[in-house]
This record gives sequence, structure tokens and C-alpha cells, in this order.
Amino acid sequence: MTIQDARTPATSQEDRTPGWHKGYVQGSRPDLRVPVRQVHLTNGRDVTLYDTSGPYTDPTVDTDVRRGLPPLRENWIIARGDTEEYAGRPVRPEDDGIKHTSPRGGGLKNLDAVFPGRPRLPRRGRSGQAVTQLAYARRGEITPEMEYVAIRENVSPEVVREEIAAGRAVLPANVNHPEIEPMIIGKRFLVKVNANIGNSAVTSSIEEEVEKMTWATKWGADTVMDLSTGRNIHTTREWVLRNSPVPIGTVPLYQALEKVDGKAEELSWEIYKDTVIEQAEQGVDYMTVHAGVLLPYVPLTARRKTGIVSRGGSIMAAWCLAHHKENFLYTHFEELCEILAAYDVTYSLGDGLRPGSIADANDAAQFAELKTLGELNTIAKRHNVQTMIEGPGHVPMHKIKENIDLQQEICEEAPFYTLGPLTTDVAPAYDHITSGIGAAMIAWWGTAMLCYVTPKEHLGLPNRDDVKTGVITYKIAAHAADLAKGHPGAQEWDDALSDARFEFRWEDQFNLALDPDTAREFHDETLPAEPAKTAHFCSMCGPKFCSMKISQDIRREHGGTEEEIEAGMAEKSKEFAASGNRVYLPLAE
Ligand code: IRN
Ligand code: FE2
Repeated sequence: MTIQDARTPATSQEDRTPGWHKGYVQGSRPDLRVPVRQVHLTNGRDVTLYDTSGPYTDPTVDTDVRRGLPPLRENWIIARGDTEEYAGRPVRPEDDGIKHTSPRGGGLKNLDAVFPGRPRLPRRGRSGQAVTQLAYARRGEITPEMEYVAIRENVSPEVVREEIAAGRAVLPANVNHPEIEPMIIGKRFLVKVNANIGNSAVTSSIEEEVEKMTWATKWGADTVMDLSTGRNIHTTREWVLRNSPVPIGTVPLYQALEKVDGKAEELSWEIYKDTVIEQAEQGVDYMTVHAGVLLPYVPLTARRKTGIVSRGGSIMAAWCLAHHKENFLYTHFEELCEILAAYDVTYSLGDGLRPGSIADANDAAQFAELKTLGELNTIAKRHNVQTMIEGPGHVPMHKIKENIDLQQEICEEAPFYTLGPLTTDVAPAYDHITSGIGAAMIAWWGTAMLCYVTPKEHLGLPNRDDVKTGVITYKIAAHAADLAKGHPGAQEWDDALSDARFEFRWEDQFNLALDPDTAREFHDETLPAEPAKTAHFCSMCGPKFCSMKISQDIRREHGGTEEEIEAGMAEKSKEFAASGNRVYLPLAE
């Protein structure tokens, strides 16, 4: 693997200051360069880590949110020759949710009402053909996107193609979102993390949402979902998409509801379909579709402790009850497939009946919906639409495994994408932890992507700090699962950090940490002086009681090589046996 340097000119040895910088792994063509985070250690070694931060961390790229990111995939999409530009659907005032009569709509603040970047016509599959990575994979084609993720994941492009073709992985990449750095979601690959952002009718501006997106990817979010409701919904999404290096997901139902002034019963397939096309033309890479909330399942939730907690699920349940008709997302599912296939929008089949409390976990309503999601998965595949399946929710630890096992069986191993699950209900303000526990477990057993939960879950809209805490918590869960699954290369990172810790290379420890800033800050709180960065102790145990220091002293005393240590140990063992194998010697002896 050759890694090119983002800095120009190429780095000289003395330029390799400890810390990290962005590098690129060159693929088979000049415009295929996969970003990596290169951590330079003080012992002269380098550690290469997966990087989601986009061009923002490359000092040689001049980024400007008003212009948007460079359209990395544009030539790949055009070269395939299977898409065409067209006039597109006119954007109307109500697309921005301004009919909604919220008294305190989110303001635009400093960003303009329209995205000022280069004008662009939407693109779709010629004569409605499926232009999806799934269609290509099934035809045996390895696209540049597949090669890109193969390099990112350190596997062969053929493995990527096979996993996508089998429906065990998805590569969300709308033809109208050429700015993304391709990534893959599937159990054979690194566990991914999604961060939700989005304003509501009461808080937050466009600028804040763009900021939250880049902030989330800086800390390692692999995808971002824009769940904006309220005002400026279309414009906010445009800014987010044009500036996002990661796939963007949405729940189109939320915007459709804005268009009918929040009255669920006034929703219709036509309004919904129009909204999906609007978002597909903008470049949304995957969409949550609550098509499994069927009319006969709604009564199954009546005796639940917490009823229907999914926003999308409750909207569809309300519509079904109001009309006493079957869910229009279900009855029009094939038509929806044709639309998504023409843009390569990936399905995220929503879990509208997920449990909202430990008491409701794994109940009849939840599993009835899962069975329907299995049927829909088969239909989507028939239309060559990439598909993942959403999962719960609130589930105690002993009931988690059944969720992934059933999902994998019913949905033919389609990627599972779960919200936590939260393993207990008793810790509002700490639900990143209650859910991080469940997330680590379910990811270990095969969940492909984890939807983060922030400390504000159940309490309010997450701010910047909450987004960071949520992402870091979920990166921990995901990486813990990668280790447990024996993902090739996962442990190298831990080993590098452990070595740094054992050898008191403090700067290396910080630079290798998931959150270097906080690690450094905590260390400096008690030992701020520069010499402490090389000291052979920290303030936790102090100089006298540091176990790592004691271990090193033992090594020093008893020699460094394997044989010498062995000999020293044998000596100690003999002494121990001679004393009668007693760990604690009696006081009076
Ligand atoms: C993920 C797994 N289950 C649910 N999710 C996420 O929850 C989904 O991806 C989206 O971000 C959000 C949708 O919430 P509702 O509408 O189901 O509450
Ligand atoms: Fe909840």
C-alpha cells in the first residue's frame, strides 16, 4: 500500500512531526484516492486509520461551504453512460415547509436562503433504468466506488462486489450526490456509525446544521441523517448535501407531513412520492421508509407500555386508522422501488413499531413488522434497489440476540441498522451509555450500522457537544465489535495505543485516541507541565504506584529477552513454591 501525502511538497523526514495528517491511498486510476488518517508516532512509526472527515482536514484543499465540496464521483457517474440530466421538478415554496405555522421557525442566520454553489441539473437513470451499485454488482462490474471502499476496508474489490450482489452490504451513493467519499455498510466490513442531525420547528439554523454535519464526520460519523422538520427544510438539506463527504439519509415522510400542515390524515401517496423525487434529485443517498407499519398491526400496540414511539411509525399508523386503509407506502412499494432505482437511493426500511421501553421489547407488533420488512426486502431486491433494515429501540440485554438472529433470517442477511438498543430505561441524560452497551452487543453479533443516541435522547435536541459525545460513544461500540469479530487490522490500533501507554509516550497516546482533545485535557488537568508528557507516570497512581512503571522495572531487573524473563519467572516461581505456595504470608513468622 503506497500512501501519498496530502501536504506538498512530499514530506521530508524532519517534516514528520509527531501528530497526524491526512494521506491518500492511490487506487487504479488517478482520480481514485482514498483518504486515510496517518498518525506519526514519536518512535518513528506510522499508524494508518480510517478517515471520515472529508476534504476539511486536507490543508491542500480549499473548502468553502458556499461553493460545496468537489464532485469527486461526477466523472465516474457520467462515464457509466446510463444516466441523463433533465429539467427536474420545480422547487416550490412549500418544499421549505413555510406553510407550517410554527411561531419560532429556525432562522437562516448567516447562510443564504438558496445554495449559491454551481447550478446543477438533476440526473437519473436513462428511461428509468436501475443505476444502482446492486445492479452493477449483479452484472459482475466492479465500479470505482467499489474499488474505493475495498481500499478503505482493506479487502479485495471482488469481496465488495460479492457482498453487494448478495444483498449483504449496501454502498449508498445517489447519482446526484457526487461529493461523497464512498463507504460500505455490511457485516463483513467495519461497523459503521450514523449521526442524526436536523432542526425542529423550535430550534437551530441552517448554519448550525451544516456545522453539526462536518463536526459529526470529524469525530468519525460514517453517515449523517438530516431529520430536519419545520422551516427551510429543502434549503437546509441542499447546504448539508453539497458540503457532506459522507452519505446523507432522510425520512421523507417528515417533509411530506410539513406539506400538509402536520395533519397526518391529509397525507397521500402523491404528496409522498413528490417529496421522495424532490429529495432524490437533491442527492439524498438513503431514505427511511416506514412501509412495514400495516393496518392490522396497529391494534397490536394498544396494550404496550409505550405504544408507538417511532415518529414515522406513528404518522403512518394515524393515517391507516383515519382512512381505515392499508399503508400507502406498502401498497405503492413497487412504484417507490422504481423511483429509488433510477437515482440509486438506498432503502432503510423503517422500524415504525420498534419498542420504546424494555417492557415492549420483542413483542408481537415488533416482530410482525419485521416479517413484512422481510417481504419488502425481497421486492426491493427484485428492482435492484439496495436495502438495509432498521432495528430497535429499547431491548434488555438478554433479548438482544434474538433481534439480530431473526432479522438476518427473515431479511436474507440484508444489513441491519439499529438505534442502540437501549438496555435500560432508567437513565435519561445517559442514554448514549444505556444504548452504547446494546449497540456494542448487537454489532458484535452482526449489525452493520449503529444509529447513535446522544445524552439528550428523550430530553431535547442535541447540541454540538452532544453530537460529539454520541459519535465517540458509538465509535467505541463499533470498534469494540470490530475487535470481537476479529476484523482484520482492528487490533493494530489498540496495540499501537497500548505500546504508547506502556512506554509512556504520552503524545502518541493522545494522537492515537478516539478523542485526542479530551485525553490531553484530562491529563493536563493534573500534570500540565511539558516534562509530564514524557514522565513515566500519570497523576492517577503517582510516581510510586504506577503498575506499568513497576512492570517495566521488573523487566529491567530481570532482563529484557523472552528467555531472560522466563528464567526470572521460573526463579520467582521456585521461591513461591518453597514458601508453601502462599500468596499472603502470615504476619508472625
Ligand atoms: C435507526 C434504526 N431504527 C431507527 N433508526 C433511525 O431513527 C432512523 O434511521 C432515523 O434516523 C430515525 C427515524 O426515526 P422514526 O421516524 O422511526 O422515529
Ligand atoms: Fe426511546
